[in-house]
Amino acid sequence: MVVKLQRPILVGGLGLSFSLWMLQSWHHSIMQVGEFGLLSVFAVGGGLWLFQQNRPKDSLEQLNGRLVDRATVESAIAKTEAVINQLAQEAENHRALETLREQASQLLLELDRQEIKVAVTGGKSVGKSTLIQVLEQNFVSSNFVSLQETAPLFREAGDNSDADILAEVAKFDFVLFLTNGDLTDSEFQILQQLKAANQPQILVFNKQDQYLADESASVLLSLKQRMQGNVVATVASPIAIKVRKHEADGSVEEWMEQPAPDIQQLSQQLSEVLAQQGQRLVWATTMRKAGLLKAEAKNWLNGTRRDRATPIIEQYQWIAAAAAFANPVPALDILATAAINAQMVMDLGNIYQQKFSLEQAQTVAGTLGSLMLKLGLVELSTKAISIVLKSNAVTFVAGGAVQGVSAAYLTRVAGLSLVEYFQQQEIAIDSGNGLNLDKLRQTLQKVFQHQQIGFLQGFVKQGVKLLMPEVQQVELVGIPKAVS
Ligand SMILES: Nc1nc2c(ncn2[C@@H]2O[C@H](COP(=O)(O)OP(=O)(O)O)[C@@H](O)[C@H]2O)c(=O)[nH]1
Ligand SMILES: [Mg+2]
Repeated sequence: MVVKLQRPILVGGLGLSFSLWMLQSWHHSIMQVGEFGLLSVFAVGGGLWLFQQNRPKDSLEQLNGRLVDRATVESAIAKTEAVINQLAQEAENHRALETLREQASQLLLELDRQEIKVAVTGGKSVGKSTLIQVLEQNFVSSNFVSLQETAPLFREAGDNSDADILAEVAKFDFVLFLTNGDLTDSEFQILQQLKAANQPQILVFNKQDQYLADESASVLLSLKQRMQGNVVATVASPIAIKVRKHEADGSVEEWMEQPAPDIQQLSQQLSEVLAQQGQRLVWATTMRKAGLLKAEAKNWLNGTRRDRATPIIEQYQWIAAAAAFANPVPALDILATAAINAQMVMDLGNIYQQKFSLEQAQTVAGTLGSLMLKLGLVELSTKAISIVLKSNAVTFVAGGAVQGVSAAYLTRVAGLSLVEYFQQQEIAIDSGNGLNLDKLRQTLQKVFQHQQIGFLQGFVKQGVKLLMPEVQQVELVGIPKAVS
């Protein structure tokens, strides 16, 4: 039995378990409002769940200043190449291959790049262009360095989002981040992100001349405290000042004078950094690029693998449905283990280069089944499915329908979890079978929580259609709801 199903079910999400909890606590009223009410309760559950997901992470990794040596970068490039080769092996004519390979060979050349690339970034009108001009006149000529201005950060609506700009900045060896005073929250966050990405930087306090001397000293101090060093003050384009000269004959002469820019400290710090760390800065950039390229290649690889995995999961889910429908057993644990076919584990493992013997596959299937049971997923799914069945105006629910659809659903969740789990494995060092139970449990939970109740509704309908064609026909004509 081969059934085509609409694919994306991992997008967005509802906390199924949470929604179900709400559903149960409002059980009474739900039964009165019927399907519409049911959906809105799920929507509320999903909203809350999304809200929790969107909270900022507590601990930002602090990796600033981690230096790499050449051998480390070379092995990172080799790993990237291994992923690209794997893609070539599994999808010979993949459209991304050519550019991936080109970029990989570029990486090797990058290792010996002499010119240091500096990105100058910050909000709008902080003085990026001006500072680059001044540095180019005084600094660049004596150093092998190029300076480039990014699009301004912190623009609400624009062509470039901050994320785009940061992605661009990641390709540079060094960052000058400009500000004109105390850091705003968004400035601080961008600086933290640069740190987290292991991007060496100097915070430049430009337009210092707009402050009185003691004010500017205290701004500088506060910047230094927040950033723990690496802050310099500059005046890229000083305000012209009026000069008045009293001549001996009593006449007064006045004119505007343009003070010289002050980038002394910045030039000094920058040339020290470049002289001492230039080569390592280039290696670190190459390392970042290798990581990005590897992620891109792995993404393509996972995409092609997923295309092959999806119909397999769909096939096994309906096999499980038919089996459980024909031979309904009430016991939850039998449902859990029967739903996960060892052959499916083997087939999926094959796609992801995780070879299992039948015996190993049986162990994995059994482990998944008991995890699902322990996590309460079997019970939750069964309940949710029977509620959906009832609220779908199915006037006659054959014995075994709940078991059948539940088995299909659990098979699907197990299959998707395995796919998700396999996707996270390193490509080059796959040897399979050493299953990380903790990770598998987490993945199972994550995949289950991302299931959408909207999908479940369609899924149940599809299951009913397959298992009990006659019931589905009645429902399609639109019998008034008579379920309590
Ligand atoms: N007072 C003062 N003005 C500056 C300084 N640096 C730049 N400016 C002025 O700030 C404005 C914006 O500078 P610009 O370099 O175009 O900023 P960008 O948008 O970051 O590239 C221009 O009018 C510059 O003359 C400085 O150190 N002091
Ligand atoms: Mg500019």
